[in-house]
Amino acid sequence: MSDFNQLVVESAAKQFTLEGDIISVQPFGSGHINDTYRVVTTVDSGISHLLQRINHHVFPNVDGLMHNIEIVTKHLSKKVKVAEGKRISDHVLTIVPTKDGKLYIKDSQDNYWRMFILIEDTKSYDIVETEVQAAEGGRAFGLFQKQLSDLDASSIVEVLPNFHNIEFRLENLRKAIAKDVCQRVASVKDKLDFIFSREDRMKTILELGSKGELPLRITHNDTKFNNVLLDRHDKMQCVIDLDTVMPGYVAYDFGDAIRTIINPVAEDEKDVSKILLNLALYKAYAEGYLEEANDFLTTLEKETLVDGAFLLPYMQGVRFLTDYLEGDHYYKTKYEDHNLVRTNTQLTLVEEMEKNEAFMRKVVFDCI
Ligand code: GN1
Ligand code: MG
Repeated sequence: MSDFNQLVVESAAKQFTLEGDIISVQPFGSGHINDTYRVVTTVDSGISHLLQRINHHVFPNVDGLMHNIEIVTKHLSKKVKVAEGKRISDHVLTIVPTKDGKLYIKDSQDNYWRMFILIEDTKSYDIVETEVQAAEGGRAFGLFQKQLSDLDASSIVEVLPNFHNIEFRLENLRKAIAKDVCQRVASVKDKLDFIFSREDRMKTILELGSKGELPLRITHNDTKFNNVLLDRHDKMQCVIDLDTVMPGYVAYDFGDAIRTIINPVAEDEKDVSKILLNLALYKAYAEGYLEEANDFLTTLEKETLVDGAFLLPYMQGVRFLTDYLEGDHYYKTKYEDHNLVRTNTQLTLVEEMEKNEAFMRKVVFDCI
């Protein structure tokens, strides 16, 4: 939020345990929900800090959210450097406490703030460029799930219930259609036809889960590729954005990552003719992911990974379109049709993947 009052942001930053005086606080990153700032201080110790204003309309249980992150990061910290002879990342997202030892603050205007260490010399990619990057992303998220596979799930609060429940998301879309508060429904009829004609096949994972055939695990639930930090040699450093770490099915994380990796253009590209799937990156990610995940996943979990790859762009399309119909109150938007443009890219991805389903399944099959 670049128009946010600078003084309010700086006074929030001052309440965390920072060394030295603050030199600058500048907007940072491309998240759609929280507002992120990079904080630079006079002490040049090779690290800087990220201050975030938590969107508490999206995350009403800020306390539960921050405790989840604390539990997860503590658990991950115990797991670093596990595999002998094999290079893995030794970075875990690190919370910077407030001066009175808390995980976050609430200011006088009801803004919630938290701070993390920013790992220097790392980069996140909105668009993946090389197979090396894709494979590293796959390893990072595979390792992340593996390292959390022995965390007691009951210690984690489900901060956003039904987050990846497609029936819930479709129900919300139906409610938005019925209300049609912005009179936009008539103009998106083709999108709605596309969505509702695929409804049944998108419920596969949910149905297998409800029958108890797929285990619920602790998953990341926002595995956009830009939530992995890579170093200058494109080696994975850290998985970030742990807000949505909750119980889920592994295929959801696989699918959300593929949604951003296979797409050669931005999530809000207006020209959908540019969406020509990058299947080499898909393959590299799947191989990297399964290198880490093959040994702890069940056969059925592996078989449903590709269902997740279809489901997540579909569900993201449903969510963007619902927000468009409801008047754009959830995702940050920069222009009037932004959410509709985003819907288009997601549904086009689904359509393009449908043409390549056999290949996508074969890649996973060959790895398992
Ligand atoms: C949101 O804020 P950000 O960019 O990390 C959203 C994700 C979506 C994503 C789409 C809590 O993530 O679920 O996949 O936008 N986060 C929440 O880009 O809704
Ligand atoms: Mg997020």
